[in-house]
Amino acid sequence: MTSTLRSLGYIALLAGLFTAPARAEEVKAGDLVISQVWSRATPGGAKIAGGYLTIENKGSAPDLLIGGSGDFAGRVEVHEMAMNNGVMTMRSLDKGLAIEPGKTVKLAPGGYHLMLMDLKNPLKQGDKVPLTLEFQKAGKVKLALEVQGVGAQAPATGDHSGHVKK
Ligand SMILES: [Cu+2]
Repeated sequence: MTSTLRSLGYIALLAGLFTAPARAEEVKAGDLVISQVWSRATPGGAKIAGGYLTIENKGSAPDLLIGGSGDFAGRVEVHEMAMNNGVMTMRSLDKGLAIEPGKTVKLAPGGYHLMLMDLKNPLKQGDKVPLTLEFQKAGKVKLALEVQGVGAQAPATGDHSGHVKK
């Protein structure tokens, strides 16, 4: 995105602040806008699942996604999946995931994700599971994880317009 377009985006945003109703699935926390929080159903008693979401930083300072928690899971970690010499590997981002200012970071299958571990109950399609994320600056943010079907690659309510970073 060019800086001109980005400026226009900010102007549009400012103009819309007091008139446009926030979309229901968006959660604002400080400078962050979080949307498309979803996971997949876990049939067969799986104790682990991935969590996915989109985080936009509209501020001028970086933030850091440190981790999360929820009653449904014993542990929530931030992971990265990447190809390493042709092998798919996954590692825990112990220092957190940077959300740079002006950028949108997408946690999605095959890349960054939340690792939901020690699940207390199976995730069922259609469930909305309360989840709290923790950011260095924005602090704790309460969200709802929308559980999609087993093979879902993207949220069913997908809004793929505009601000997806690639
Ligand atoms: Cu993982």
